[in-house]
Amino acid sequence: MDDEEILRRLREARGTDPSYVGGRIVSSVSTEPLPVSLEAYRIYSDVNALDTYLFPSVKILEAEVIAWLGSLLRNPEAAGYVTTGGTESNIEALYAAKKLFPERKKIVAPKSAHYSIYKAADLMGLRVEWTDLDRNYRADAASIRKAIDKDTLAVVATAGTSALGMVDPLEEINESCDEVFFHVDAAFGGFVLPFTGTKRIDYGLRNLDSVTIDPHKMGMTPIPSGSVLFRDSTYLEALSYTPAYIPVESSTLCGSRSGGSIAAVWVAIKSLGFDGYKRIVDKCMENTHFLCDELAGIEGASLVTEPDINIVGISLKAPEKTCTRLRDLGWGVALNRDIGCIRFVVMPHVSKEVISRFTVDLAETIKKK
Ligand code: 0PR
Repeated sequence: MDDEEILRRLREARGTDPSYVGGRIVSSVSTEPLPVSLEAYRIYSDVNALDTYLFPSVKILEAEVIAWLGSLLRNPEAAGYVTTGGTESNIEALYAAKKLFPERKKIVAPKSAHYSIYKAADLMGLRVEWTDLDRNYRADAASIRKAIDKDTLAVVATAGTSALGMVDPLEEINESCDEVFFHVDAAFGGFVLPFTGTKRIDYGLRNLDSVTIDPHKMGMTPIPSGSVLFRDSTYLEALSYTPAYIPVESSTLCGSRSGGSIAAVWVAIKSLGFDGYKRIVDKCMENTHFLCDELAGIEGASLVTEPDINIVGISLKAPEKTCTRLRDLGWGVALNRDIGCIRFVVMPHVSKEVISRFTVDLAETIKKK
């Protein structure tokens, strides 16, 4: 088979799945990457970011990315790196926590935390005490306070939960974390909240040790590209390892790392800057409010709770049936079995026109019973 034929087959395979461009994917936290960011990935795709001895330029790009993200979270001292995504960032953060408190065995996290927290704990022989949520599905700070004891090494809170986009009460939780490691998973909300200015997520929280913030969600970069940011460089130093056979110091969870991911994030940040991201986030929030207004007019559908950011939980009387029918109509929706709702993520590719078409189909689907 010649390359042209191989690529034709590949395009054909891709064509059988939906694309963001059509706008029908409404339950995913991913979106179409910026074209210039994708080009950056291609230019650096042969660069192994592990080997900064061989490829020193990628180290400079990564340092600039981390400095920009640090300034976004008001911490010029922040130290971290570009990861493969939220899962790696959460594991790395809790790995650092374990280094700080090697004798402690418990992580405290609200039930809404991403399941990568469980993975991290399980990998390291730790256990998670899952704490309650309030009636708006945010972490209950009192329940976290109660769960913290001498065996607790870390508390995890989320800024933009996976299911509903809720922002946990970070300031209140921060008050309970004087003696433990405090990690905030802002994989999704990290590229939203600094631009809305509605809820604080920054290193002014005195106990905050680390933050997960993923460019490959609202940061408009190709997958994979996440990041983890520590308060300062001491955390990474504690994880550092230098192999005998190459003169590079590595504190990262993965060995070989994609130079493409780093270049892609660097270019997205340079291309959009704070103002560019703010324009994108403002539009997503405007569309989120539009969706909520439209839903108010549909009998049989309602908001699970008032959204904190551009993720909306839509409660339905017959969630399973409605979800299946919407999927038959070509909508990329997914059912949340715990809550009996669908998650609608108002990503940049989800325009008002898409929302209008969706709400028309939703209303008709519900009417059919
Ligand atoms: N933390 C939070 C709060 C998340 O929402 C996610 C991912 C992670 C960590 C883990 O990030 P990585 O997937 O980058 O490791 N949440 C998405 C979700 O559960 C993952 C996803 C993405 C699912 C696109 C579906 C999809 O189409 O929704």
